[in-house]
Amino acid sequence: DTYAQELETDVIIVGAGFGGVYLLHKLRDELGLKCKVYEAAGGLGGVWHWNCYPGARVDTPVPIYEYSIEKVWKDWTWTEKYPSWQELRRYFDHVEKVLDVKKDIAFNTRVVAAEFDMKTHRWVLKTEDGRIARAKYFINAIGFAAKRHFPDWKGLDTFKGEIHHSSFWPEAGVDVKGKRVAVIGTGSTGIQIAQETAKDADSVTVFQRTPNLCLPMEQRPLTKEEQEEAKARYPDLYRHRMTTFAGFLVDFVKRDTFDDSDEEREAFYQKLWDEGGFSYWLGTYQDMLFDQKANDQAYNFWLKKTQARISDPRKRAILAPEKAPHAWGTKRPSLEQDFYEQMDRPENDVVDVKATPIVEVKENGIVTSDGQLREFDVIALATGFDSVTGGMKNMGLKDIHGVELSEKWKMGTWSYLGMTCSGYPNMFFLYGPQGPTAFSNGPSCVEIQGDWIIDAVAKMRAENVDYLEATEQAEETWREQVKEISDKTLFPGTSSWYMGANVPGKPREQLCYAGGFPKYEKECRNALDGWKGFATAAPA
Ligand code: NA7
Repeated sequence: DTYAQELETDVIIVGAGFGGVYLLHKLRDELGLKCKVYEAAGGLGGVWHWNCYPGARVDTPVPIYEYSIEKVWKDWTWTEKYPSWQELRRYFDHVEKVLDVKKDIAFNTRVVAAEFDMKTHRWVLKTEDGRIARAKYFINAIGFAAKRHFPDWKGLDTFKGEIHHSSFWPEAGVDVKGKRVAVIGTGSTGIQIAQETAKDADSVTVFQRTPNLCLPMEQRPLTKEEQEEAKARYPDLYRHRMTTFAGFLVDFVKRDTFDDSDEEREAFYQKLWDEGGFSYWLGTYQDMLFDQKANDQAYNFWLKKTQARISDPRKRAILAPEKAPHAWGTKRPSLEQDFYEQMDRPENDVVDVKATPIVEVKENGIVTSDGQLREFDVIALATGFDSVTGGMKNMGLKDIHGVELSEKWKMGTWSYLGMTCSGYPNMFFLYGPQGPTAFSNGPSCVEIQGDWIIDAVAKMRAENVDYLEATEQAEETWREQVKEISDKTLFPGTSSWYMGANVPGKPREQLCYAGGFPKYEKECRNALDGWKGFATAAPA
C-alpha cells in the first residue's frame, strides 16, 4: 500500500518530477527493484505541478525538454515550440499512461526526517503525518527550487489585496481585469508574469532589482506533421544533447569573439538572435563566459537590440542600461515575447529597487525607500527560491554521526560528483548542488545523473556491495574542482542564485558544476570504475 503507516522497500525516491519519475521507471521496470516515491504535491510534474502562475512556460524548445524514452515520445505531440505549464501537465498525464508510475507514488506526502541505520544498512524516512519507510537506497529528486524565497519586508502579511508567490499561485488563477498588479522580481518568472498579466490588468508595475537581459523566445505553434516527420531523428538528437555543454542542442562554437572581424561578428550575433531562444547565450563564441572584453561585445549587441524596443527613455535606462549590470549570460536570461513592448506602454511601469528598495508593504500597496507609496490590488512575489541547496537542507536529513545536513552545509556545500555525500551511505541525489543543474537542460541533467545512479545501484547489487559512502577526501577534491572550474569563468563576479547570492546570509559559492556535460559525465563514469572516492562494505 502506497500510503502504508510503515513500509519496507528497496528504494525510496523523494520527488515525482522529471527526476523522480525517471528513476522510478528505470529502477522498477528495468532493474526490477521495489520502489516507493514520496511527493509533497498532489500530482506528477514537480515544478510543473506547482507552476501555474500566469504565462508560466518552459524556456527550452521541443523536443529537448522531455524524456528520451521512446515509448513516451513516440505518441506525444506538442502544440507550441515552448510549451506552457498546462501542456507540461498534460505531458505528465501522458507519461503516467505510458509508464504507469502513480501506483507507486504517495502524493501529498512530505518527508521531514531521514537517517541511515548502521545496524541494518537501511534508510529510515519519516513523513509529516508520521508514516515510516525503510529502504536500502534513498534517492533525493526534489529539484533545485524546492524552497521558496520570501523577502522579509515589514507588513508583508498586512496587504489587503491578493498576494501570491509565483510557485504557489492559485490553481483557479487570479482575475486581474481592471486591477493594478505589482510584480516583484525579474527572474524568468517575474518576466513571464508581467508580460502575461499586462494583457488583462489595468496596469502592471515591475519592481526590478537587477535587469533581466532577456532574449526573444520566437515562440510558434507546432504541427503534428512536422513533429512526426522529425521523430526519425529524435534518437540522434537525444544522443547529441548529452554531448553539448548544457544538454541542449545548441553549443558554443569553437571560435573566440575576436577571431572574427567586426562585420563577421555582427552577422554571427544577428544569426543567433534570429534563431531565438538560448542560441544567443549558449550557441555563441566559446570565450563569452570567460573573457570580459568578449562579454562586453555580447552585451553591446543585446543592448542595441533591446533599447530599440523601448521608447520611454526613463524605462529604457532601467530595463536596458548603458552600463551592464553584470557580465552578460552569468544569470539565466528569460525568454520573452513582448515584455519590453508591454513595459513601454504608458499604463505600465518599472521601478528600480536597487536605487529605491522596498521598505514596507502596507494594506493598500508598496512603499519604497524614497517614501513613495504605490497602490495595488494584486502583488505577485516572483522572488525566486533558496535555490539548489535550500530544499535538501530543509528536509531533516541526518548523517551517520547524527549531524544534520543543514549543519554540514552551513558554511558551504560538500558533495561528491553532485550526487552523493560522505556520511550519507546509499543516498543519491540529482539535479542538486555541485552537479550541472543550473547550467543544464533539466531533463538532460536528470537522465545523465539518473543513468549514473541506476548503474551505481546495479553495480552494487552485482558486486554484493551493501554500503556505499563517498569519502571526505573525495568531497574535498570535488568541491575544489567545482570552484576551480567556476573561477575561470565570469560567473563568480555576479550576484546570482548560481552563486547563492540571492538569499541573505547564504554562503557565497558556486553551487553548480560549470564544466559542461561531457567533462562531467567522464568524471562520474571514471568514479564508478573501481568505486573511486567511495568506501564500500558487504552486507552487515
Ligand atoms: P530568480 O531567477 O531567482 O528571480 C528572482 C527575482 O527576484 C530576481 O530578479 C531577484 O533580484 C528578485 N528579488 C529577490 N529578492 C528580492 C528583494 N528582496 N527585492 C527585490 N527583488 C528581489 O527566480 P525565478 O523564479 O524567476 O526563476 C528561477 C529559475 O527557474 C530560473 O532561473 C529558471 O531556471 C527556472 P536579483 O536578480 O537577485 O537582483
